[in-house]
Amino acid sequence: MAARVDATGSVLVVGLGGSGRAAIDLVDRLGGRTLAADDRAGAAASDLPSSCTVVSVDEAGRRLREVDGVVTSPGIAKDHPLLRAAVAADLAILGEPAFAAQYIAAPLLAVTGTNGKSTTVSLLGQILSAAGLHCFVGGNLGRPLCEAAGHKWDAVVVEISSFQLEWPGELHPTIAAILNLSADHLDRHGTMESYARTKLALLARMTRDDWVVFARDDHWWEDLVDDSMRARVTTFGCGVADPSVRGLSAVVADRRLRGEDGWEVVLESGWPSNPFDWDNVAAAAEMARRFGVSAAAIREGVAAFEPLAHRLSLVASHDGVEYWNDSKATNVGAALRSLEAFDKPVILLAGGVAKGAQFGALASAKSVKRVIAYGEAGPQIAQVFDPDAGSATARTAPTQATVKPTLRAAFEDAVHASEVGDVVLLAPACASFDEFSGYAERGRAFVAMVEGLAG
Ligand code: UMA
Repeated sequence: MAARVDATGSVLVVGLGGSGRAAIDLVDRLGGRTLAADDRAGAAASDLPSSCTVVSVDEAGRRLREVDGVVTSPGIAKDHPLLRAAVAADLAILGEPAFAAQYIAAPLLAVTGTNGKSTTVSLLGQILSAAGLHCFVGGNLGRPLCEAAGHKWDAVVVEISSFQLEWPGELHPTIAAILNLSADHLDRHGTMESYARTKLALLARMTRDDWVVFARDDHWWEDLVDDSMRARVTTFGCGVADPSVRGLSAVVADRRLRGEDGWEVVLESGWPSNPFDWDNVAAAAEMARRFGVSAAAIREGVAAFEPLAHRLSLVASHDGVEYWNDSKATNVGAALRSLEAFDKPVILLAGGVAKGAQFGALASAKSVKRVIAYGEAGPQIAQVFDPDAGSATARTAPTQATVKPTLRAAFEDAVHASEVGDVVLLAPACASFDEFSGYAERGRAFVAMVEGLAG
């Protein structure tokens, strides 16, 4: 069956969050009608167009014969009973971005990977704007892709999560980047291989005219990508690249981006300063370069870029202690990258919802002097640093680990335990949903706590 869902027909939309609502609006704009269902009783049904009827999940299951296809939200797992029933009824199912992409004529520039997606996508949008292009920037970082559909753009830049790739349909980027891969969302995907294969679904429809951009030093994809992938491959990375390898390299000390073909641009001083942001710059610049954007526009776009909130930033110094917020470090890989940015002693605040993660790798971070673990995953994280638990660390002295119920309690403990010259770092390695609505609310709470110290 062709994986298409016709927005002028009758569509079942599963999930009434941002994605579902954007899909409902798109169907309405294109003249179709929707049946919408959500597990949350009383999921806000206001402000919906009259072409949408909200029903319970059970009722939706009974009315599947009325619909031509299904659009699902990223938060809905593949084995959700309603999706299983739709599969059994032989209905086409698309994730919200794949549904939207059916109605987007402009080239799609898509970014996926575990960490750095939002920064790369926002930066690419800034670069394309500097090149005078009218582009939409959205996807997982906030604006659902359905908002781009049916409008005229020079390019559509989209962040795509693994959840959004479970039902990829005919999604076909002109240029796609897979930034990096480390353990995340394993409670949903089960294994790393399944997580990785879900990400690679982004590449399935690409042709020989398209470009896929991989991280040069991340070799996970080499074993998984087979001959069925037709897109041309290029790479990005930091350091001086082997000129025989196609791609872009960031020579960080010179603030220089260099292509294997002699292409070069020197960036203005300022952002970025973290090694991982240099990766994001190199990835965005390589995507822009393959899209035909000039070196001057890339330089201008990077210079104009405002770093996104809640990514490794200094909030304040108080009594000789620096307080850093990296609330967006929602998995172990991101927390490790954050820790690697410090050579001062770090008091790490980590915790929240584990999402199936193993935290052992955190113990390899040399800068950590003390861990204050909190929330649902608190005991699991603390155990990693407890020598009696047999963690695989090669430390000369054990790292102190304490467990607190909440971020606030962990913060107070950190303030109490800190000494002049320390860094207190929020890099939770977890999702925040046991205590907050998301990483942004968690980050704002932390910033407020730090600002409260001055009072
Ligand atoms: N729901 C059910 N049954 C379920 C699960 C959810 O009915 O089993 C309902 C909820 O009751 C709720 C609705 O679905 O009413 C929420 O849908 P959703 O969770 O798909 O959330 P949206 O509001 O549509 O937001 C989604 C992304 N959310 C997730 O992937 C969980 C947003 O990414 C994204 O910004 C938005 O689409 C626009 O594209 C957030 C995210 O946390 C930021 N993403 C993950 C991440 O970055 O790690 C992948």
